[in-house]
Amino acid sequence: MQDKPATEVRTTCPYCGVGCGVLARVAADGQIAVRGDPDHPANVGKLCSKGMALGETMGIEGRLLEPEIGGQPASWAAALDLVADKFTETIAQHGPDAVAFYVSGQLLTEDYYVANKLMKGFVGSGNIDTNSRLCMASSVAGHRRAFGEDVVPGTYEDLEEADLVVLVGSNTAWCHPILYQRLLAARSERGTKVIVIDPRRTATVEECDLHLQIDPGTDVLLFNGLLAHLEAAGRIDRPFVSAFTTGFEDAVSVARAEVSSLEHVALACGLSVAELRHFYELFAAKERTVTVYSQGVNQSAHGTDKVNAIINCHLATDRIGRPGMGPFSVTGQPNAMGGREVGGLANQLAAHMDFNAADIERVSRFWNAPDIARKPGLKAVDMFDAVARGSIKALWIMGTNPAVSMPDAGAVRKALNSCAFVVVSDVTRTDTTRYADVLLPAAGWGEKDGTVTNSERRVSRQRPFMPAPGEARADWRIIRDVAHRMGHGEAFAYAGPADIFREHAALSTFENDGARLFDIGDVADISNSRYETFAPRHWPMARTGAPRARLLGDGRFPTADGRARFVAVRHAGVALATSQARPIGLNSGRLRDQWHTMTRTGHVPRLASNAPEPSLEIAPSDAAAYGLVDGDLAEIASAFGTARAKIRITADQKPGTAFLPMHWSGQFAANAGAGSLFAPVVDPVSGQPELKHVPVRISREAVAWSGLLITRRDIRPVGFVHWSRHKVEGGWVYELCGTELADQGILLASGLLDPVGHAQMVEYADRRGYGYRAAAIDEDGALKEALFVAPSRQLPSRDWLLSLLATRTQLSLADRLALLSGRSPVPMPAAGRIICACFNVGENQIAEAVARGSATVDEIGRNLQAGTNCGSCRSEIRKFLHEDRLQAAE
Ligand SMILES: Nc1nc2c(c(=O)[nH]1)N[C@H]1C(S)=C(S)[C@@H](COP(=O)(O)OP(=O)(O)OC[C@H]3O[C@@H](n4cnc5c(=O)[nH]c(N)nc54)[C@H](O)[C@@H]3O)O[C@H]1N2
Ligand SMILES: Nc1nc2c(c(=O)[nH]1)N[C@H]1C(S)=C(S)[C@@H](COP(=O)(O)OP(=O)(O)OC[C@H]3O[C@@H](n4cnc5c(=O)[nH]c(N)nc54)[C@H](O)[C@@H]3O)O[C@H]1N2
Ligand code: SF4
Ligand SMILES: [Mo]
Repeated sequence: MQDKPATEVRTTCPYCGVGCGVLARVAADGQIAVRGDPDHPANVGKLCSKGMALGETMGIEGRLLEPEIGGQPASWAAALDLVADKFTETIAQHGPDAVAFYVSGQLLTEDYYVANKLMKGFVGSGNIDTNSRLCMASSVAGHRRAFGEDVVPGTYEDLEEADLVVLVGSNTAWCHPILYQRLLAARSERGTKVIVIDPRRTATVEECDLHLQIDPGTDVLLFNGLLAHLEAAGRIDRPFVSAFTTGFEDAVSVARAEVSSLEHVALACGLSVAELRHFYELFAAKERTVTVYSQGVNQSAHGTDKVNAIINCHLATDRIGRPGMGPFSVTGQPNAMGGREVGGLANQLAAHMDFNAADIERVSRFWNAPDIARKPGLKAVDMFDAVARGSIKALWIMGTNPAVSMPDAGAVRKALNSCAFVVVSDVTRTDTTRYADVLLPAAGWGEKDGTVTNSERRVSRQRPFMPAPGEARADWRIIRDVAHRMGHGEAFAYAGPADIFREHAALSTFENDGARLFDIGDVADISNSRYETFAPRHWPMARTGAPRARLLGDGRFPTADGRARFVAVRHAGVALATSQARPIGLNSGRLRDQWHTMTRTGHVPRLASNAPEPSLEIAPSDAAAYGLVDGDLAEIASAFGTARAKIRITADQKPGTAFLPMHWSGQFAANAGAGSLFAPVVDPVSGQPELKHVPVRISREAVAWSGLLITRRDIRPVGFVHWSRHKVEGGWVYELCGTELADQGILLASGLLDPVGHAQMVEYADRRGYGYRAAAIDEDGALKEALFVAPSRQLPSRDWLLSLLATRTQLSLADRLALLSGRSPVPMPAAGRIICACFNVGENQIAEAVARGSATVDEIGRNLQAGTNCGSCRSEIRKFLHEDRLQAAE
């Protein structure tokens, strides 16, 4: 195999729910090369910055290579025995609901299916929930209320065939970049109007026609206002509504009662009457309208109502399931949709079946599982509550990092610490693996084998192109082997993912007379070789009937009476109101180049360079009110916890709100995680927590000194009020802050340098003890590490030092003399923060190009290449042009 020239393997990107096809191969030098798959319908050859950098995430640095029991290496046999024994014992003593699985949209459909079958079918508890509870649960619940089943009606083409695209609570430019690029390409041809509804001015806003910067949590009112407007304007499709739906009169009368006037809605949503009218009139006028929504809608205490408020407007105008129109919930994770298909959520059974008597009986027969769970299990927030209370005594976490990503994460960490038995399957060490009694090394992307489903219901293959390192194993196999040891050999007799896929497909079509749209019976008998070559395909894939990509356009809905349901929804706002004590509404979400808790993207220098430090974004007026300036260290305190991050003042933030990225775990910063701050307050229907709003107090930390450590070593500093780190070529950069006096800071910080392994150390301490600079040089005369401590923020510029770390070149005498100044002995241009990660183009270069007269994104692309590859940075480049124009106008 190794002697053959490396062939490209067709697989799917493991990041967002766009589900782009990737061609990957291991080159002769061991490097992994990836490119977009030109034949994959989702991306037709393109990849975004994260997808482009996939090859750089494949190193075995940090990978879990063998099972561990109590922190000590163990054999697979011992680890699997222990997991099976502990679960069996706990179930015997305390009943099936004393155990739980918390799983993830990182899992492949086959892994997910086996986990769900084991818990619901054979343990006999509904206690399997997934991080999709934090992500898609409100969309699922909204779909089920309106359509009777969790169905996304449209496809990606609809965004290209629409005349109006409304993006609600979605930073599409950064979070679904390739889909966004497709939308922009179509827009430049057909002039699609794009409206963004988001309390922040995001990168997505840079390329839209109208930005409705609503106040947090006011979406229901906004869309109720739209429904009332559509009625008043005579835009309701009465024949459709009366023939194919129920509940319109209720929904519209609640909406009407709520919205006394346009002025009232505008005021309550924090908008001007003119912009509100513009939105309503555009929506009324454009039949081909797609409304895309994401976490600004789902992650809310009233997320399900937000979803139905949107769907109501589409039903009222019969804009659903037809080309260029429909409500469109975009999924987050690579397999968020697949997890929903198998029943990964605690309140669903399997294959879109519920916990009703008929479905329970049907699945029980299909699985031959008489002890099947008969009621839903606990949803994520309640599940960790039960762990904290001790009623769940054995918990198995797979492919998710709840110690970081759950709301009230401090309480989740406590719960994990107190839990009698915690199993974690992951590919790497995380904040969550610290609590594992048994740690199981899982195979990751590029090693595992199975299927995923993207936002438009398209099932694609993930295929391995390299062996798993050490003893890592595929998740389905780990779960199967535990099931065998728990006495369920026959029901889990799978030799490989194809066996599981066939069973999953067979269940979807089992006694399915068309009542469930999720039917993939056509592939229930797929051969192993056809499974190998399976090409991306939409579901449904029923055995009979013509294949169809769009759903629900025929006026038939999978409800009991076949009609769609309007849901009367009332505006309720955010769950927790700001107060004098906590006057700022904190929002959280994603950055362009990081993925969640950074377990993969955090190790790639070019992905770290766009936003190297965790920062809290606040509006200029709030910064002035609290006496904060850019770069100050802020303490952010909610009723649930605290975090620290550097202040970034930006007019993109609405006064009274702040934004903290969700990404920085304890592996990358002292205490900059958003999770600890958010409330475990959930939507009453979906159980999804409100991760987009929590009242906080922001105050300035009295920082006495700042430090900068540039090193080859991978360390976690202790004893500092704040640190964060980011990956660079050849090592890491640590940003440090201290509240001690500067001279004490020096003492503390000097412990950071590696006392051994250097041939020479140059050092300088300021006489009064206010500053300290040191650099260590290795045996080959190259820079090993450098540390700078200074009162306030007088730290040296770093570009040159970073280039020394990256190249490991032997230092000249002039270099050595210059080391402690941090300034290159020969002039060197500083690129600044990297904007274009593909071609390494920095903000200084772009600003210079603009100053020299580049007037469009394309012109900058021609001059600097920036933005000409994946396109993810084009909206940021536009921002430079935008700001330049603003300055010119002043
Ligand atoms: N780069 C990157 N891409 C990703 C991910 C990643 O980690 N990194 N993760 C993936 C996953 S799992 C997911 S779920 C998706 C999430 O994708 P998105 O939902 O697009 O991303 P977020 O940044 O979480 O939130 C979107 C926006 O909701 C806005 N918002 C907050 N409150 C409100 C409100 O009350 N109303 C409205 N209308 N908007 C509000 C926020 O200001 C934010 O800009 O991204 C996927 N793609
Ligand atoms: N404050 C705040 N919190 C949020 C959000 C927010 O917007 N704000 N968003 C929420 C949303 S939408 C989401 S989706 C969650 C995401 O939150 P998490 O699921 O906690 O985030 P990840 O970092 O993606 O964690 C995935 C883990 O799975 C591991 N992994 C990757 N592949 C595999 C595999 O094949 N097998 C196994 N066993 N492990 C694997 C990775 O190493 C990583 O540790 O965060 C939620 N939390
Ligand atoms: S848009 Fe980017 S992150 Fe999402 S699937 Fe495509 S390449 Fe991966
Ligand atoms: Mo998500």
